[in-house]
Amino acid sequence: MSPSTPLLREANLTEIESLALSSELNMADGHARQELTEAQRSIVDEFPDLFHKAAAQPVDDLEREAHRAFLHMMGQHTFPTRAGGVLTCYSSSVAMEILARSLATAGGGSVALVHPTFDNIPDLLRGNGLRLLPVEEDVLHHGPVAAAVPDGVRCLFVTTPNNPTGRVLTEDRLAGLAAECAAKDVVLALDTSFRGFDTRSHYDHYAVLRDSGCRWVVIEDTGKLWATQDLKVGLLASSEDVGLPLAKIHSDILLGVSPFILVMVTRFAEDARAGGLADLHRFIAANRSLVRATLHDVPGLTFPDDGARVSVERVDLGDRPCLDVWTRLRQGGVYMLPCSQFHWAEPARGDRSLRIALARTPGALDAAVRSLRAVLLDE
Ligand code: EGV
Repeated sequence: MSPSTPLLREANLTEIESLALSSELNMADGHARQELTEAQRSIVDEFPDLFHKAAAQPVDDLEREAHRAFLHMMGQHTFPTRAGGVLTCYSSSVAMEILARSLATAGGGSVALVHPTFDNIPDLLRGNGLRLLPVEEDVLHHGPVAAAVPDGVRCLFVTTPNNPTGRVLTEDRLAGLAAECAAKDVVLALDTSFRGFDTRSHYDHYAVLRDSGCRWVVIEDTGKLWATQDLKVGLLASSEDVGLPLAKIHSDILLGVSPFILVMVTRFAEDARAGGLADLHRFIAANRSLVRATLHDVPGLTFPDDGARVSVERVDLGDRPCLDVWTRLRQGGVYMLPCSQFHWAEPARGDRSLRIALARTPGALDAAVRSLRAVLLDE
């Protein structure tokens, strides 16, 4: 049974992703589903030992080690080390919910949010009663910073690198936005869930934020990089003066994450630092090249995100509606993500593009992209 077009239009991206979960050709969600490297496999082989290690050590130490190993691996040396400066959550979406509820509890108001971006971010903000103002990527990245921080907003929320476009906030631009937020007393919130993939987002964001004097929150995610069967954590970091009840609401939702997962994150981060991350970057780049090479001569098709390095790739389908293409792909058991819902303020702008997940085995990706090619060429 194929969901009809109206049903698909009403679905959120995660609901569409869940249709693909049991498929061999699931190129829909942004989770990591590639094969483990040899080094990662040997960490997995040590899991029974890590389990015992986790049980034997104070959880405070394990948490500190995991934060440090993960954040240092991506250049984030100035992350807050005070108690409660980084709250560990089951996932980055849980961190997002805690931020949204904290904003609502502390008086609500409106949030300026990057457009487009993954739709659970606007959904969680709206679900907590916050009003949203879209900030186009071009406005965020270029021109006067004042335009990116509309008067009267409580918070500016930026996903960097962005999902699905891969666009990265430069160090200079982050400093400019942070200065503007400081001047207007706006909380600057970043979702950096995809930063592991792109060295251009490995400058020390926390140093820039600290030096700006603005109030800030950063959401980090260990869940996009490594194929750890969705064993992962999200991190919610904040400035000391953030003025939001983050720790209180975190405590409403959880006592703590699994110590075993903390140990696992530390080990995977150490391996990433010792060369695993560079291997992953080469792997994703090769998969991106495979997609572009297979589709390059399809008439009307373009790749809008030229310099993207994140583990997803958008394709513009020219004049073909993505729901038609999605439906044809699905008949062959192939799943990709229609882009309409990423454009949360104006879905029609995504109606002619698809997002392809790249953190997959090259064989499956190749088969899926060949199917897309056949559909587009009407073979
Ligand atoms: C992506 C799944 C949630 C999210 C997928 C994602 N959705 N948490 N509601 O993890 O890009 O496919 O981020």
